[in-house]
Amino acid sequence: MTDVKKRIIEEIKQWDSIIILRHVRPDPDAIGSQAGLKELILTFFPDKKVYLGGETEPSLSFLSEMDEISEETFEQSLVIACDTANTERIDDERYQKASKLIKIDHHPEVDRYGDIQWVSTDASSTCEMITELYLELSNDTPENDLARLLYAGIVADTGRFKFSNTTEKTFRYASFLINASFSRDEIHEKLYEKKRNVMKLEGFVLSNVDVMPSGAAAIKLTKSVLENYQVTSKDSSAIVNCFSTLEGLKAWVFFVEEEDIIRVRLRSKEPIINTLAEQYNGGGHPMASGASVATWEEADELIKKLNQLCEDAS
Ligand SMILES: [Mn+2]
Repeated sequence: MTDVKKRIIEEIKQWDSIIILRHVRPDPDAIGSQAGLKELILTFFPDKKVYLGGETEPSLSFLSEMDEISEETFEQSLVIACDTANTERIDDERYQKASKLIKIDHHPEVDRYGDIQWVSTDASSTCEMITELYLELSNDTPENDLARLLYAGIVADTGRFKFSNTTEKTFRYASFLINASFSRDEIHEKLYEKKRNVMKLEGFVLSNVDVMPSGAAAIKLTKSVLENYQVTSKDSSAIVNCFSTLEGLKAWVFFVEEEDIIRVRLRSKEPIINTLAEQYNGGGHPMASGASVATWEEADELIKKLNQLCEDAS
């Protein structure tokens, strides 16, 4: 809505100091929209102080580095949370100290939080929304780093323009962004670069994935498998789509055993799976969600339900 974008811009104008946050365990869209919004603000309001909060994610530091932010700064700043559906997932809970909070997100709404909320589930990515915010202010080609950050988030969240969230608008904005002269090759290379150990684990996954006649598939990465391949749970997220091109596949689940929970990554090409994720402490997009279970018995129960969803989808 035009209105909410104008309100966000008006709010930004009123603050000297702005902190931008995003969700924990950030992905390229989270960092891209967060750091992209900072560059956007500095493009139009160069005198403002803009800070990026949350833990540094080493694998994404090629996009942007985070800042150290004091308690006082939180008390005196406008806080904007990007790409985060619920307050629990905001990286840096000191957002609560701020007197004003804005939410900008494309996930289905989990929490209605923030004094201003701009939630657009039609947008492929939060980076697409930040591009739209930019276009509200100017039609000029954005500065290189801004364009690079937004483009990276769009590419990542659309699976290189392949997922069904990719719209005419997504392509239009991407083509607008590539007028800037950043290196697309470099972004693609860094986004999809795999470590040797992760690639070996991919071989294990391809050989061991359990595929059911319904088109459901499941793979369990136990602690001992991860230790064998020297891969962390977070690293393993890079291969969640590695067998997505399998003939007849409808939906699949990755279980990754962590210290005290088993992380669940659900993906689908047919049945809606975020409702299933919601039954297991999770949620997300209709075709890509996350959840967690406590035991392998619970994991098997989830597989049964996924199998049923795939049977019903045929
Ligand atoms: Mn996103």
